[in-house]
Amino acid sequence: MPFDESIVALSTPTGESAIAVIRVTGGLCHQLVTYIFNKSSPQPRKATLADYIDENGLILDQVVYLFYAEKASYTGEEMLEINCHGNPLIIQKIIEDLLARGCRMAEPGEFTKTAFLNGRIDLSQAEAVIDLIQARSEKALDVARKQLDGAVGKKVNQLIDKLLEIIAAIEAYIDFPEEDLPPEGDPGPVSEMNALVEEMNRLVSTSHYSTLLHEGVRTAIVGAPNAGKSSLLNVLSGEDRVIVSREPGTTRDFIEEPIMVGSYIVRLIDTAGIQEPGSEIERMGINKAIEQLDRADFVLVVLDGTLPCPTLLLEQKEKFPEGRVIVVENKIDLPDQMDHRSVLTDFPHCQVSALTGEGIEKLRKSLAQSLETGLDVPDEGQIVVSARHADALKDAIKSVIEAMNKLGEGIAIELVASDLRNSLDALSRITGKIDNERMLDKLFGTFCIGK
Ligand SMILES: Nc1nc2c(ncn2[C@@H]2O[C@H](COP(=O)(O)OP(=O)(O)OP(=O)(O)O)[C@@H](O)[C@H]2O)c(=O)[nH]1
Ligand SMILES: [Mg+2]
Repeated sequence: MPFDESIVALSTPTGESAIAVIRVTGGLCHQLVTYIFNKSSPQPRKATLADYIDENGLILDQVVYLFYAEKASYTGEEMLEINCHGNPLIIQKIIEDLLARGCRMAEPGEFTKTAFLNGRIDLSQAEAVIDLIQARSEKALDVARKQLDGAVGKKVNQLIDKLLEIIAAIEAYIDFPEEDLPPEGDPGPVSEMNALVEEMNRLVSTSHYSTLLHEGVRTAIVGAPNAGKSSLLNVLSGEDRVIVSREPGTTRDFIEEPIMVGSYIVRLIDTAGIQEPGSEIERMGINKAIEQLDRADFVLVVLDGTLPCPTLLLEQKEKFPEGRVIVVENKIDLPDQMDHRSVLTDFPHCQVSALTGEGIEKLRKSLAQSLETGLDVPDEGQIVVSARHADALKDAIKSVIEAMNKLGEGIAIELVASDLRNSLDALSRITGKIDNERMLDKLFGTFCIGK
């Protein structure tokens, strides 16, 4: 942002509210405080009650404002936060006045982008700001908080440091081949490269968990037609979300509904009944249900407690994700129950009535517990990376592996170094930058004095 350019935005939701917060950042802030609040040297970070006086000398509202000095604010530039009354008319008038005084409206995310461009936060932290705002479950909040704290950035910087050491070793071979050439049979820093690849792979594997947190746990409800799958979705979501009827084959397509279970978002997916198909349209529904099974993170298999389980459903067993299945024996309110204990014995069973609600709380608890144990929850303290970070890491891994292959095949060492540099570029995509000075320090720090 040019020095004297300042941006303004309403930071609280639009509409009526008790208080609204209007934020400005950029070189005009100090000047704005002087003109609007008649205060020429505002004390930074001090909440001050004052009248907002517009360009025409009119009082627009009584507000509380906070001034932040350059380099000591979220964006790294001067900032002004105005807490006014949450009347849309007041908000509009204040923003119009700020625009008239030379500010422009901020683009979405521009405050955070400014913070990133000014080096206040790295790219992974900027992403965490969005995640923190959008997190809909406790677990997602935890991960976003840690990322905002810079944990991902720190980890990536460690990886970058290790990679730089490897590059330094390789480049030493290029620059001083006679002295530093590895002894016959020495493959160079291959073991370091292997360790690095392993570490990066471990990080990549956590991205699956991040997707589960952000997008929710895809939970397919499968079972025989009429077993009560749609009724179960309705009772779990607490809404009449899908059509339930006595006629088998009511659900043809799949329907999704998100619910909270423990600290996870669970996306319940209702599907068509699975049994030997009688018609073409039924077959299409069943295929879609089986497709959902393939993509599911978790499966609820619904059985009608009064009827045997269809063979076609039992045949899907190998598609069930290990440790992430619950067999729901439904309709326990009816007489003539069948003994389903010998069916799908590898998985926990719950007895419920989707009609009366009996056993539903217990099912909810079992589900919460299975999510905790079955979802490969990373250890306490372990960093979780996003899908974007995982993509960058995968590229970095690919380049290191290519470098190792070239080393193994005795291909020119310059090309090995070039692969490693590609890997470095891929890693720097995560934090959004690579500090050249740090790289030079690292590279030359490994040289002997005088060389
Ligand atoms: N008595 C009793 N009836 C139930 C229970 N759960 C569902 N039903 C009834 O069973 C019938 C089928 O329920 P649905 O929820 O539509 O079953 P579904 O598995 O979605 O059926 P399809 O979509 O046709 O595959 C309806 O008449 C429901 O009211 C239950 O726990 N007890
Ligand atoms: Mg249904």
